[in-house]
Amino acid sequence: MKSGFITIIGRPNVGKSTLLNKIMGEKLSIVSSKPQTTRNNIQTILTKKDEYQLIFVDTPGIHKPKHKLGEYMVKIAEQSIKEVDLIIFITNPSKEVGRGDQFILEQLKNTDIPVFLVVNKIDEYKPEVTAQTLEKYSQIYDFAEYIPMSAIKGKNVNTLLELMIKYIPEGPQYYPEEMIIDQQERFIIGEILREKALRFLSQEVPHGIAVDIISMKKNEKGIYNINADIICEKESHKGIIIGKNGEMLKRISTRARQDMEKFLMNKVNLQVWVKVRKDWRDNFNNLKEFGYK
Ligand SMILES: Nc1nc2c(ncn2[C@@H]2O[C@H](COP(=O)(O)OP(=O)(O)OP(=O)(O)O)[C@@H](O)[C@H]2O)c(=O)[nH]1
Ligand SMILES: [Mg+2]
Repeated sequence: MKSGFITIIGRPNVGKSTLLNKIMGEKLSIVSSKPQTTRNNIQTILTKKDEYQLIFVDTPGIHKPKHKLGEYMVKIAEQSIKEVDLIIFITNPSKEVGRGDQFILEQLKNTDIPVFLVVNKIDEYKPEVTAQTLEKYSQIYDFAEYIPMSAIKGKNVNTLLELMIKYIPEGPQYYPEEMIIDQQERFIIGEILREKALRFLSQEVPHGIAVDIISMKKNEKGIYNINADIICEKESHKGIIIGKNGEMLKRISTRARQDMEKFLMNKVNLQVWVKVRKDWRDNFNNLKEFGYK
């Protein structure tokens, strides 16, 4: 049997979580069109009995942090490259290697773990741009493999999977076969709500949002009663999240409830409150409280 840990790293918004979900054939990590969506390292497990077990780490996008939350995100993403068997570095087609990518590649130079280059979102660019990207990146780093990809369309995802299996070592089955994610139910419930908030709210508000699951109880009829807070940074943001006649909050909670019901395979009663915690992203205690520890 082969088994190994594989981290997926790159700048924000390049499609790391999308690729992970595609590999897993299931939506386990939240995706949005806004950068800095993923905030924690999320571990998912793909097992083929007696053949392989791949443990993937989806990481927050590496960026220049502007607050303590950002520092935390970048730190855990960088940590993820230290104890794995394989690193998948993702970027998007571009004519030059940007400074963000140069910074990440600089750090990878200190490791002897094989690194794959995945150029994702090729569906959005002319083939020449993708070719040029592969060329440019190969000049500054000695990648083990080069894979152009469209994670959304599933293009080259299987090729990547085959290559990953090739590179990981012989090893034990670390997790039970049926386990696909190592996160708590509560964390996933919170992420579902955060994703809906990210989806429906416009630009500046979503970045300052956290979700706190206050309570989650299943009653004798099998219905889950869930109480959650959406935390934001300003009174004006609170108004936007609630919306006119509470319509925005209703929209967010209805969609979140539907996804929670699918995930929990039971009916859900969801109560959401919006609270203001000024500058929580820079407050150490708040960060811990909201699960960024
Ligand atoms: N056109 C196109 N869009 C893609 C592709 N892969 C991902 N996207 C889109 O890119 C956006 C960001 O995707 P994510 O998977 O959230 O990106 P991420 O790298 O995990 O982002 P962070 O968690 O913020 O670091 C989403 O709107 C995706 O739908 C692709 O292959 N083609
Ligand atoms: Mg992500």
